[in-house]
Amino acid sequence: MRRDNTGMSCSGNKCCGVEVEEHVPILQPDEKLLKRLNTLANHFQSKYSIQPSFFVRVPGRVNLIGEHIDYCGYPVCPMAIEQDVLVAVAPSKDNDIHLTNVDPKYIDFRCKIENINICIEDTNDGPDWYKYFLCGVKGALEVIPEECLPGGILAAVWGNIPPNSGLSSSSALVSAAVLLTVHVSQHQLPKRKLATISASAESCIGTQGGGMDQAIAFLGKAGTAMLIEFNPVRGTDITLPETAVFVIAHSQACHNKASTTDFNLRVAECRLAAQMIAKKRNKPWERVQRLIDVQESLGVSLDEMVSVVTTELHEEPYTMSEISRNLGITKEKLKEIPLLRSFRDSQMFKLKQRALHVYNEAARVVEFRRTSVENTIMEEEKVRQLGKLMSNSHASLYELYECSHPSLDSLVDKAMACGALGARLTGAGWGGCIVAIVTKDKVTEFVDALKEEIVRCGIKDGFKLDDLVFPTKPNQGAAIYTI
Ligand code: ADP
Ligand code: NG1
Ligand code: MG
Repeated sequence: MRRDNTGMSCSGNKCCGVEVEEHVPILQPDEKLLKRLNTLANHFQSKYSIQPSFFVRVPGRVNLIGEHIDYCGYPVCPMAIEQDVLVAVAPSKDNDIHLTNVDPKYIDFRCKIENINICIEDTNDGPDWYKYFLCGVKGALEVIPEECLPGGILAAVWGNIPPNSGLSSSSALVSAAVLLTVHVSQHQLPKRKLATISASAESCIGTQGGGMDQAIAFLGKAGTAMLIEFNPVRGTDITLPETAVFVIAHSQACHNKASTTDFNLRVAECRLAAQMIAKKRNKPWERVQRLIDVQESLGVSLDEMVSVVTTELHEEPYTMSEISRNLGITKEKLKEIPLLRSFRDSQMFKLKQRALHVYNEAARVVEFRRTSVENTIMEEEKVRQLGKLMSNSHASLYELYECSHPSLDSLVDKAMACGALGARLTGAGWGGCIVAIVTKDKVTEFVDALKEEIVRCGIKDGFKLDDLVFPTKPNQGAAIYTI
């Protein structure tokens, strides 16, 4: 630790009491990673006949609590996981982006760097994989100074984050593309800037997320979960109880978030709920975009917002006509909001249910953090309280937010029956993974029991038992490697 002349300590991201922007580290791989990088380098060499100049590694994440509230402006509590997206990179002189993937199900792709076309068509499976990569390259090119712009890029991708499963494989890929484009241009940007660029870049894929995934991808640290806050994006360490272990389990139901309008409908419902409340409370509703904006304009607590929602919004789903009438604008004007363009006139909006989830979930994040760092609570009681918050979160996502899936609900039940102290879906939902909290001394017993249950109910083609249940711990965020 350094000290300045006032005696102030200079450590972490503070120097002489002043915030210093952190940059993505350039690291040497450990033995395990080196093996994977060598495999990736061989694939790269076989495709492009040269060796990569560098590698980027961007992890997935598990969100412990705070689901579907990042785009409403509220803090969330994720941690980076071990699974990641690796990309081997070299500059290319031909002004083309060349893309290949170690996994043959993702086909090779090539296009001109000045002609990136991310046209998203309606498909059941979601956008082509390389479009996530192109979003990232495009987002980075927009901020790199003219004189640094790269010629072309040779890239080979290899990821082991289960895709379409709520562990943020999409953002790892987009964020990796942003980072490697900046680095291949010999440019440097701080982590928080990279996170912001990546979040805005990923919105080109169609989903209007809130930035949690890209933020933890860059800000994640080994050994600590993070409270991620927004506007501007920032992260604060949350030390988890020593005795708590988080176990991820896969429901064997996958869902690509960009393949349906489910995700954006929730974003739209939250925005419309915020505007309707603002209007009813005589606040300038046009300036309100997120549920946090209306809370701030009313100057009340999260608990009070729950009462406000209960008074101001009704249970029955709203029609576009009712919303436009209440806001005092025409339906045509309402439909000019980009987020609403993809919805038919007959679309119904569950404003009360979604807003109630958001304010209660935001309060659970506050409680989760308070409990985690509380010194007066016994360890075991702490884990029990965190578990309760997680289970309440799942109940709300099931009932009010309607983003669960029968396979997720049944997996949550199984986890609880196997001894978890709490369990919930993680990520956007509609399939994917759950995260359960167990005490350290019970992890092996829990994992074995849950695997046994999963085997008893059947393993679908394409899944392997060992990948279906695994304990996890907070991991390092994005890094650049040379070998
Ligand atoms: P997630 O919850 O994992 O973020 P999304 O629905 O947001 O799921 O997007 C996942 C998409 O990201 C996949 O359908 C695929 O197109 C892309 N993707 C994820 N991992 C990889 C990978 N290793 N290689 C190529 N594309 C990937
Ligand atoms: P996943 O499940 O990783 O695609 C999405 C959003 C997050 C957040 C969560 C729900 C993107 C890129 N990610 O995550 O911002 O809203 O859902 O909490 O849109
Ligand atoms: Mg995603």
